[in-house]
Amino acid sequence: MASEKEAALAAAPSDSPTIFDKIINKEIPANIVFEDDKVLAFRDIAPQAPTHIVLIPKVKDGLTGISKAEEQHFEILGRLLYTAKLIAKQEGLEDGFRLVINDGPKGCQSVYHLHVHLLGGRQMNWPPG
Ligand code: DGP
Repeated sequence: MASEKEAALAAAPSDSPTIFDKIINKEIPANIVFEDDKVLAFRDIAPQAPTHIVLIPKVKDGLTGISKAEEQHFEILGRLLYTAKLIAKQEGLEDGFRLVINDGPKGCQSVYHLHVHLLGGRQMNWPPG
């Protein structure tokens, strides 16, 4: 299986539907930990920490990545971060956690539907590799 970096470098930035649309539409299974009318959160298929959850907006609205954010996205961006905090509590990450948004090839983004990674359950390092 390709490394996360190889997958990211192979993924061309695009506005086409992604695997996350299939998860939203329940066409493929995912381990969903949170869902409301705006946000879906599920466990990452390739976890980088004991807790690794991906939060996505249910409606992409042009947000292939954070670099495409406009003022119209303020509400969903805030909602994603606030939901990440709720899920961190739900997951028992009282000692801390990390939120990551990868953007573009150099940011190691492999899926072009904005998403926030919630990582926890182990000691994180800084600076990241
Ligand atoms: P990024 O590299 O930031 O674009 O992260 C995309 C993440 O999505 C990556 O950590 C793996 C995860 N992922 C990709 N396909 C699937 C899938 O089909 N199911 C789940 N649960 N996660 C997926």
